[in-house]
Amino acid sequence: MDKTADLFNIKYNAENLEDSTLLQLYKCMLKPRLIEEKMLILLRQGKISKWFSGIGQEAISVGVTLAMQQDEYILPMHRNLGVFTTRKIPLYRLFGQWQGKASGFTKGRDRSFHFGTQQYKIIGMISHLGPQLGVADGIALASKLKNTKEVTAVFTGEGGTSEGDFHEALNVASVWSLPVLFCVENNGYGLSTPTKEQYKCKNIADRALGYGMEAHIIDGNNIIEVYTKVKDIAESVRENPRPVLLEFKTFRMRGHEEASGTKYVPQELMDTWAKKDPLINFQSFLKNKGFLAEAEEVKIKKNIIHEINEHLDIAFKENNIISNETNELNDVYQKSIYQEFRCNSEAKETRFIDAISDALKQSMQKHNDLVIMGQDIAEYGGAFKITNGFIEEFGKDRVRNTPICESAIIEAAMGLSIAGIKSVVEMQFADFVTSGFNPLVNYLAKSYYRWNQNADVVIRMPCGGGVAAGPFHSQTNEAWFTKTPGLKVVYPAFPYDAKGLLATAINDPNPVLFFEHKALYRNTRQEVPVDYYTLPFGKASVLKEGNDVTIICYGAAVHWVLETLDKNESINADVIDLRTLQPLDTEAIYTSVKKTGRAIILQEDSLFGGMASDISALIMEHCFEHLDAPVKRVASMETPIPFDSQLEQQYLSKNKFEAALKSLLEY
Ligand SMILES: Cc1ncc(C[n+]2csc(CCOP(=O)(O)OP(=O)(O)O)c2C)c(N)n1
Repeated sequence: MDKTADLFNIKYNAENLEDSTLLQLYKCMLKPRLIEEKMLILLRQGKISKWFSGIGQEAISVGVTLAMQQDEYILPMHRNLGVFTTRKIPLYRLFGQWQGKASGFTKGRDRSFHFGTQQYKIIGMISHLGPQLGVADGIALASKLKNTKEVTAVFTGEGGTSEGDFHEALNVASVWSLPVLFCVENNGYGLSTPTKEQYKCKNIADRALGYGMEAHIIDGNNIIEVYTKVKDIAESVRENPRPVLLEFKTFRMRGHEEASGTKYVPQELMDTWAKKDPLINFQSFLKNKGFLAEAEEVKIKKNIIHEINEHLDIAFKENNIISNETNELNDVYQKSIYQEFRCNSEAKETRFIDAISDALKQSMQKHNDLVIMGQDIAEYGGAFKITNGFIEEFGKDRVRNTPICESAIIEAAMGLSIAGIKSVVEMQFADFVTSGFNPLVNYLAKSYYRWNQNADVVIRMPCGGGVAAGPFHSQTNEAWFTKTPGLKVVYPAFPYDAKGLLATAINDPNPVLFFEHKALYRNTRQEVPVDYYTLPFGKASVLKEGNDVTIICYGAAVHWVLETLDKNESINADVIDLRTLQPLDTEAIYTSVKKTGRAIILQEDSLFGGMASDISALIMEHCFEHLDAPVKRVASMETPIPFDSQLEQQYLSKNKFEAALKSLLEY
């Protein structure tokens, strides 16, 4: 029988497909359509809130999902209901998710399709659209490292391709030959912005050339074309790992969100594309060719509608979520039981920088799939030579030079974590973390709270001033992260602490920012055990004890405090080196302040919104009655960090500390 047809410019060719596959494709497309039709009614009745419609784009979600294997990851977007339904997520769970119920996937903490599920191998988006493209890189990297021969498919709209994440993700995937299908649904509009205001090239697929990547343009309204082409491409990528850019031409038939309307879309465009409806045309094709009898069609529809109603009923009947503050707070971080490793090995004098290098190397030996990534870290050994010699011992798969793509690499680290692999990312300088800020504070930090997916990632942050390196190589930017729930922040001042805390950071399943002050790298030495050991988070160290005043500090400032006290032997101070800022050892602070009645906090960062301010507030709130003087904060100037060393010395808080301390003692 002739299994081809041309309906409204949709050329169907089903010659290589089983009849049962054709029916499966149809049923899988019909289900999301019927769900949305039902939701439109419920929306009008005021029973549900708005969502992002995928009507007219079902062939892409369904075709891609069916072309993939069940255990391969898919990273869908806001219009990909068909991915979720085709992966057979029970509908009451989807409805529960949309209604913020417990049967959903986020315990009411996130909305619509913003969730992932390891059970169904679906990793949902965050609102920012782009970051998941790099996350797909990480998942694909894991599959390459484990040699599972699996493909990862990730979706974006054409609007999302204007984000930097898109370029970085494609570039990294191409340089590393990662098995990723980048699926761009080009549906004509990004919110109200037409494609001609979004990009200038003819086809988005043309961009692949610039990344040295293969690309295909696919009729996104033709389910057979989507399914067969993606199936073939996926098969070939499994055998020969590489990224492929797929541009699906389609159209957004409804407003950006229900029911925001489509006034800005010319009517003739709507009419043209209405004729190309992927579902109606495929149904006509199946009927014309005798694959779908009228009675069968009615039955299929009836069954799906029954299923939808039944599951909606379950979701509506489910009680609203009840939680409490403890519950919510307990889910910000994955529980990590601190494992203490002591070592009785000999100690030897070790520089700060070597302590970090040793911790990293010994952690690579202990966790034999731990991957480290960063610019110039392989043969070159990193900007500070911390990973010198690592590739000889661990190989280039595990010690990965990266392109200058901070966003994509932090996202890839997230992807590795999703696939069960730990990673450490080296920022060449802490300042450059801004180029990966979005995935860090929005994706890695929030994912455990949102859907219980941890980000087993350590970001190493060579930071700090005093080295005459100017405004972009000197910042100590811990305060950007200590205020973000979900991140842990470590900031050691001594080699012994640096080594033990880095080992703990790597063992911890949560995202940890590990600050390493560059000025300490080669200037601070200490006797440090040679073998592997860990130190706990959230435990400050009391370096000196005295009754006059509590001095609270961390990082290089600890050394500034000790120098000041060396010059002023008559001052009897408790010196608290915080070591970790999140978690913060408030107990150590309060105990000391209650004893001394005076507190001064020294930070290297400029004053406003820094650690010192919060610690000061905490002391006021918890120790007010014990205070004999106002709490003092000492911080650097409220300017960017100047380059010239005289200007820099003037900028740094180091020079203000002694006078501030004395004035506090005289109060
Ligand atoms: C970083 C960021 N900027 C802006 C938005 C607001 N926004 C959400 S969806 C969207 C349009 C996306 O267009 P496209 O990627 O083409 O996907 P489509 O909605 O057309 O499927 C915009 C502007 C956002 N979510 N994130």
